[in-house]
Amino acid sequence: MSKPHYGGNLVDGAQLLSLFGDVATELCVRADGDEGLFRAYDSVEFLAPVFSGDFIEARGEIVSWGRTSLKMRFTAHKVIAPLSGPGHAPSAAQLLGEPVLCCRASGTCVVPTALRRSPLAGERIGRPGPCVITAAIVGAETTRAQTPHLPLTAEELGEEAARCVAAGASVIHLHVRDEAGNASQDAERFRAAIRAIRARCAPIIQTSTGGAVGMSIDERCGPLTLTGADAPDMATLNVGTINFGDDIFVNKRLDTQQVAARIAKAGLVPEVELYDLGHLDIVRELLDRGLLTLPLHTQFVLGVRGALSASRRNLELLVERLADFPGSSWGVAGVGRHQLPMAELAAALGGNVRVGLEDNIYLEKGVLAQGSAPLVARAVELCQAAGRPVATLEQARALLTAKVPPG
Ligand code: KMH
Ligand code: ZN
Repeated sequence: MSKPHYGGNLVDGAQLLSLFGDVATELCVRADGDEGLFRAYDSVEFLAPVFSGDFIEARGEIVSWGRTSLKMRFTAHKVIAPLSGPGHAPSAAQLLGEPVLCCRASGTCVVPTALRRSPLAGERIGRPGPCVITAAIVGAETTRAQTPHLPLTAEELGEEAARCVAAGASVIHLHVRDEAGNASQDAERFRAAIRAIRARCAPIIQTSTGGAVGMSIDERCGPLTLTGADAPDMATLNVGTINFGDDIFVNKRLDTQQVAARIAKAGLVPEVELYDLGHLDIVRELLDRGLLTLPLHTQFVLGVRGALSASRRNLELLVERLADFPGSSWGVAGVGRHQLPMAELAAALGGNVRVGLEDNIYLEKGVLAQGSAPLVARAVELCQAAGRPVATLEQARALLTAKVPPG
């Protein structure tokens, strides 16, 4: 800040808005390849004084995508302040350990349809496409004691899948249980569940090869043995060992290579489950060995106790690193109370969303979700608020399971 305007070296607040104007312009260019026009602020709060000599860092993000408008949110933090007073040279300055929030605002920019240009060859501009919602309807760990709304039998899984599809899900992430309600990877139980689902609706069925902690790799690969009309469409591929609450979810490198090969042999599309940043390095090795091919479909599972936590910074870092894998899609499965906040973030940032009782049993604090379908309905609302269309079954199939030509 270089222009004091008031007594005491105080800077005019409009200078912060001028920074927001630049941030908004960059966001418009990134979104639409056009500088856009700032139409209105709907809130501006000045929260701390700014003086000449302060360094301000302005940040912004798109929070929803309209047809011609973009809603944005901004913050301005003071990150460096001059050190003045006796004993200090005029050039002395101090990095503030904790940046000071000086201003926050939100507003709307417009990119008129008539001015919108087409992408140049190879250029990627524009709004994120439809959001694929995955419903993880049962999992291996959630119990009936925790929630009476957990589906267990094939028929219950079929009914629940149909409710989730009606609510907007296009992928069912599937585990099965035995007659005692314990996790199972038995192919016949998967066959029964897949038939019960396909008798009612037509989602992409993604069977787990993660199973439950402690299962052998052969056991976990049970659903990969199904063929023909009973075969699933996708299967998960867990690429790294992590702490999993008080347990350890073991995915040795060589075992992961073997599971990737079995998924490919079964002709299924893998969804790569990433619980930590280093898992992307394991993915690189799988690509180099020809056990995976681009584009990848990835799921960032964030908030498992003992693995990467569910935060915006972590998600943004993962998304940035995923750019090393061109064309790849990503989604977020936030665990526990992080599920809906992560879904909201994924919708705004252009990712896909996973919700359901496998990862979270609450619709809001203290209120049990009456199955996974209400969580899917909530995810649909979050997409709508972010201006993201929800993928239809056909769109999801085209995005996730269509064969992409090499190159
Ligand atoms: N039940 C977890 C230990 C997957 O489905 O691929 C593993 C899991 C991952 O649920
Ligand atoms: Zn799972």
